[in-house]
Amino acid sequence: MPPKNKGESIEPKGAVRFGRSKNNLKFGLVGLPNVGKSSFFNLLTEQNAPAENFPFCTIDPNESRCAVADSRFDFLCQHFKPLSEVPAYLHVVDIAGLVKGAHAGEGLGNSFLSHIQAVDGYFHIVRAFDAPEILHVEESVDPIRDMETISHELCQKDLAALEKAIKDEELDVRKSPGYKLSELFTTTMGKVRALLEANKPVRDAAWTTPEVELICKKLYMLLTTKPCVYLINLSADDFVRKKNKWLVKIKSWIDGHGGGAMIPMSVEYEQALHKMRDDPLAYNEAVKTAKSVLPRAIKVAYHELGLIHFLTAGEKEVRCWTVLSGATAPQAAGVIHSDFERGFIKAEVVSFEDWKEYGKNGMAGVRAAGKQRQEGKSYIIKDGDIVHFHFNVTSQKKK
Ligand SMILES: Nc1nc2c(ncn2[C@@H]2O[C@H](COP(=O)(O)OP(=O)(O)OP(=O)(O)O)[C@@H](O)[C@H]2O)c(=O)[nH]1
Ligand SMILES: [Mg+2]
Repeated sequence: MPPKNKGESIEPKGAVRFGRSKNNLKFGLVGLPNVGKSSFFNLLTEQNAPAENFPFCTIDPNESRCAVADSRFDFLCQHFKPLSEVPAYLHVVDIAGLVKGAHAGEGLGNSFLSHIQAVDGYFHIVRAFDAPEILHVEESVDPIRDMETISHELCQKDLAALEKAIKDEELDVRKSPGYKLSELFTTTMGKVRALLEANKPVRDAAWTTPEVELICKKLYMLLTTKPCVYLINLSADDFVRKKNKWLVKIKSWIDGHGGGAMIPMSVEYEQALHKMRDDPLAYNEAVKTAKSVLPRAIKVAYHELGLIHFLTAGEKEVRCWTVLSGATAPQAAGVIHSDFERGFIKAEVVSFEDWKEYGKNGMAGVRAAGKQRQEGKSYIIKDGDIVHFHFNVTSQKKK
């Protein structure tokens, strides 16, 4: 069999986005040293990465994946009781801490920034808990200062990429007599510079399609075009009482710096909940007061990356398949197997809502109600679609 089409490039129709067009995108964990990144990573992924009380505990990135919670998937698993249940996954990378001056090589510097370059979006973990015994690289807790620091490092790194791209372009242009920098190039790069010099991410602007295409071509994967979800690490007490003196200021800082989701959480509280997982009574009592935010954080990150999933369902397997939002039916089929894309004939599609209403007696009931649609090559897959592909691939002749 030919290889599965894992992570192959899929360009969604008509989509204009800064990121890579792939279905196996990665979300990083970024922040100052010793703010709880590895502890959060361990909670998300059930791993055991070192998370000790000293800065730069993490050096090489830790990589794993976590399941994306989905009530539609749970419902189908309950119905089919299949032999195999495969949820959607978010790939997560725990990255080393960044410090002031990293862009100029401070701390573990540039190599860490290159780890951020390798992910497609990131959680920015911000420490807002007071705990004198937990070392802080700045010796006091001040989330705004810390967010400024991280933002500054990312912007400086992008500015360096911008200067290099401009130099390269000027050299190129000089090679061809009579040529000059295009107006689009000059205005777009000017706009990028103005944002970065104001310590604002490049994603914080309304960009036209040609501008996005130019930025992607000339400034390949700028750090500040990547989606960012802010996780504010509170003490367990603050998290439970939903109060912390920094939250309003943090929200307004985020709104002024490119926006993005802000999720208050507490590593301390999540760890306590995790310890209760074998004691359902205690766990159920605890979540009555405050629920875990992990499922929501994963979901938000997954969707910030532009990822959605469709489902295949039967007695053997119920499975979620990840695609980029905007993928066509053949592209989605290609995620299952490259043959499915090559020999795509049609997709039989049922929306989850219709399945829920008419699927009690299986697909026959859905068909009888006229709720199974036949879709062709141009159909754009929707999040939660339940799909069955028809394909026909004639075997390739041996040479
Ligand atoms: N009190 C308290 N301690 C925490 C919390 N989150 C993390 N810690 C502690 O802070 C220390 C550092 O945690 P890590 O998860 O290793 O932090 P990190 O951001 O990965 O650190 P580096 O890898 O060094 O950048 C550990 O001793 C954790 O137990 C929290 O919410 N509350
Ligand atoms: Mg760490």
